[in-house]
Amino acid sequence: MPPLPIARASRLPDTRTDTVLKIYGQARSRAFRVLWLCKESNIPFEHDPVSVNVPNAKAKEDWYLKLNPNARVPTIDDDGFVMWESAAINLYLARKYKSPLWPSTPQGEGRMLQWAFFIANDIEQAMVGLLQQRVALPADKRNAALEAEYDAKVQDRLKVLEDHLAANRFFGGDRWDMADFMVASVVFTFTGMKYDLSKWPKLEAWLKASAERPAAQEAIKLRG
Ligand SMILES: N[C@@H](CCC(=O)N[C@@H](CS)C(=O)NCC(=O)O)C(=O)O
Repeated sequence: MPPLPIARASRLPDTRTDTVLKIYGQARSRAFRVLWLCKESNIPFEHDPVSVNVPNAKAKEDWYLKLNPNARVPTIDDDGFVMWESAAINLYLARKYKSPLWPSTPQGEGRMLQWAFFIANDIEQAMVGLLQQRVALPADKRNAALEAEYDAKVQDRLKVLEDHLAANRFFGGDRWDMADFMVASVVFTFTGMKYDLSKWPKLEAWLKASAERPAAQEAIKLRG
């Protein structure tokens, strides 16, 4: 397959349809990652902030279970094409709508996938476990041993990110691209939980700069 062309989304209305993309999921959830990608890529969307983890969560209603049998968010409906899993959704949308973040070479795409899989397989689970133990669970449900275990795992993996950024400005190529987005959209959770990143100064600075991007700021506003 030839390398995918890279172009600004605003110049490429050819893949658009009259039906606006629908994003389901409250903005203070993994749906944030999809909202951020759409802002980075100029993709118009309608947002239905389907709730989770509350009594009578909308994600448990029959109409939503038909879209996503996991009763989780996010889910998208792109002109009748329904899919779930935030990382898969973002890779799909970025490619389909020719996001300016999409890498311009097969190697760039490979690097993007490397970081996307690393983040999903090696960081996300420990990060979310830590979030549960430190922030989300009521105090009497927390487990100090489990928290320490997740924290050790997180610290081990953050070193990989720090070492990479000590030798390279970005996770992608010579600019903040889709590889950077796939990392930032997940590790942004550390900012939300006020995790102290000062032991990883390159990562801390890179994440701060990522969250200061205008598109990120617009998406952050949607979190209310
Ligand atoms: N791997 C999935 C995880 C989705 C997920 O667990 N979403 C959370 C919100 S951030 C959720 O819907 N939780 C409700 C539940 O598990 O009941 C993804 O990345 O989309």
